Amino acid sequence: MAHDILQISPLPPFMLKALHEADYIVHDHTHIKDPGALSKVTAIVGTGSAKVDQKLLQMLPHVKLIAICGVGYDGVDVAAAIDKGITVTHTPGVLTDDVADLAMGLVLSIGRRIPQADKFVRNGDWVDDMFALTHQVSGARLGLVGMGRIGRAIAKRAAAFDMRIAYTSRQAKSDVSYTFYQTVTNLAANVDYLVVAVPGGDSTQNLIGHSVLQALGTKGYLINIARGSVVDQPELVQALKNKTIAGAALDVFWDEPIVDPELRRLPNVVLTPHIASATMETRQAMAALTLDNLQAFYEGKALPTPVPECQ
Ligand code: 8YV
Repeated sequence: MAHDILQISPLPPFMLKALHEADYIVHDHTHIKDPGALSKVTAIVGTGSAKVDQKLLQMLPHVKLIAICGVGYDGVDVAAAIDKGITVTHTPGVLTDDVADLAMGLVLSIGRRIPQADKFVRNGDWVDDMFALTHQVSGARLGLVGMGRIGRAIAKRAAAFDMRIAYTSRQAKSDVSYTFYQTVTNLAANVDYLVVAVPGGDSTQNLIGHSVLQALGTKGYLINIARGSVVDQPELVQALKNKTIAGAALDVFWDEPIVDPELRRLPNVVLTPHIASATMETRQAMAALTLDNLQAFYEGKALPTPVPECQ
């Protein structure tokens, strides 16, 4: 039997193709053609940044599954979903390596100023100038805000660069030997590269604010591959403008895909368009896991990857 699902964010063509091949009737929320669609829809599919609030759920009386193609699901009102007997799934694990790879790429990019060096050569500046010396990454101090799956994968990579690794999280982890700091501010005060790797949502909103940036100091770099909401962006722009921190490398922002023009004009930043999981291999694996969750749901089987609140 064909099932009606609501697509609430743009999905890659290969994923849409797979959904059609699996016989789903996909209604795109931006132009619903069938007037009766909302009452037929039994599952919602969207990416990590998709917003699923109470208002949307009220319009979809028969939805029983929200399948997020992404590890983060901070846009989903999980409490409201659970209240209505709706399960939420996501795609943990399959994107960990890619996100950690990009985090290291950003550490190297901002520390060694690789994008700026590229521009220097392209502009012909090399002909009569020397590129300013940068800072060493090997052996430097790396601080991880969050020691979950992604934090651990970043630490593993940083260890291969002989970086001295420290972290903060709700509790110290008994199975890692990195230095633990109770607060983000203390961690920031003791590292050269502060990498944000915590989930988004209310509990981490603006976690990196004025005092953390002050503590990071004039020689410190901020790297964010988590969610824009974790960093107080206006405070970050001020810190970068006043050079109270050395620089920032950001894959995530407030109000994506609109990026504050002030931030875009700064010379001491490296900016990427939320691409941490954006490789062909990983996006295919994320799509496949999302389809597995949908299939298990419609077959009444155990869901492969429900979010922790729904387990
Ligand atoms: C993408 C992400 O935003 O997994 C996440 O939480 O942020 C990213 O992988 C997205 O969900 C791609 O579909």
